[in-house]
Amino acid sequence: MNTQKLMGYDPQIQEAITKELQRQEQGLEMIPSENFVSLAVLEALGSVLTNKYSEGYIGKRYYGGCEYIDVIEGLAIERAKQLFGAEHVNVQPLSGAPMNIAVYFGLLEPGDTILGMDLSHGGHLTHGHPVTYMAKIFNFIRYKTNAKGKIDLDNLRDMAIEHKPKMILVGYSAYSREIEYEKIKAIADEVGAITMADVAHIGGLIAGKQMDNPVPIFDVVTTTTHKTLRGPRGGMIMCKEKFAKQIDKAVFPGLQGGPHENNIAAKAVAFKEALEPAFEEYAKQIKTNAKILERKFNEFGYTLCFGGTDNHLLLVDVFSSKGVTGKQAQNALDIAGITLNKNMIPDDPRSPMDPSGIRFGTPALTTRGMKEIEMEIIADWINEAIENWQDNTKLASIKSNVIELTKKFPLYPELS
Ligand code: DSN
Repeated sequence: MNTQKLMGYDPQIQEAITKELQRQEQGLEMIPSENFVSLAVLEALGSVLTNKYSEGYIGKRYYGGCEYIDVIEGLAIERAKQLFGAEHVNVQPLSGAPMNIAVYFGLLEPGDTILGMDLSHGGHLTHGHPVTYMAKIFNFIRYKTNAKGKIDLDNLRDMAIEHKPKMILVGYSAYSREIEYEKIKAIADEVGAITMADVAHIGGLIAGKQMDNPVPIFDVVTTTTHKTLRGPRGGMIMCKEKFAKQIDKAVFPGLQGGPHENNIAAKAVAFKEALEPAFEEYAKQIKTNAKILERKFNEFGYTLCFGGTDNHLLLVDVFSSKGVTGKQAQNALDIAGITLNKNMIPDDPRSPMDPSGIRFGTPALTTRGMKEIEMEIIADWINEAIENWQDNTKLASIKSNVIELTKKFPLYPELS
């Protein structure tokens, strides 16, 4: 086996990693689904656990030599249970898409109806968007938000009565409001539907006790572990005990093979971090920071989708507000050193590749230690970049200010 370290053996890869580290350090990361993990999480990810096969579950593995793997997976599960108050947890899903697919296959039959949120209203691709294979297998019916930007519960109930779904699915990737789990559960109970919440975006805010927790209320709750939860790239499924066997069988052997135990160890480390009191402070600051951005963008005269934010993100209609498309805004901000993403707005008249909106959030900047004062400054820069999206000199000048600011909030000094 090669005995050289990465730098000596593969300078091309090492150089790209170094440049990516520099990009992360010198930029303002505002894609709301991204975050920065701790060195301890990175260490677990890069550990020898990547060498091991361990199909199956604790005490029931197909291969030998899984005694330490069992310890690790057990810790991840126990910590996740403690964080969310879950009855049963499966930490093996490789990421968000397979996690949701496993739930559909575990609890439903092909052809069954699922009531899920429209993508342009804040839903997610894996919630039945027509481009996905899941949409060929299950019958997804889409609900929307109302004119005030809230989930229209009366309409949701009418749709549930009309379509008799086997599952009602909530949890969103661009929706910025709290979700009324109790009321949605009551609607599901009326029509005999299973309730599923995909809290991938807000998992960390729930763990940090800053948003309502659907785990005690809903049948199944999924979350990725790399967003607000600030762990490694991966997924997990939490469910009531009565669904445990079906969920576990759907993940393995139904959908996946050997679990990625290095990721599972890193999940366990991240959950330990999220159980610390400091994580609650972190989650609180994420929301405080988002509220500053909300105020500033209102002052600048932008249309905020859903009327504002209760969580970590904002969806802003830049096209109707400033005549700049989402793609133009994203590109200009990239030049200015601020990373966010173009995004559809509810019933967007434009195309997904050049939509009307941008979506941005505060989890990663908050991890860096940025607070209210920095949010005020950054909001000014975003607005300036959008209003001057064709002015490369202006964008370059914002970028040098961005670099100066980031120097005050070092990210991984140990790795530089
Ligand atoms: N790609 C993630 C997001 O940005 O919301 C979800 O899959």
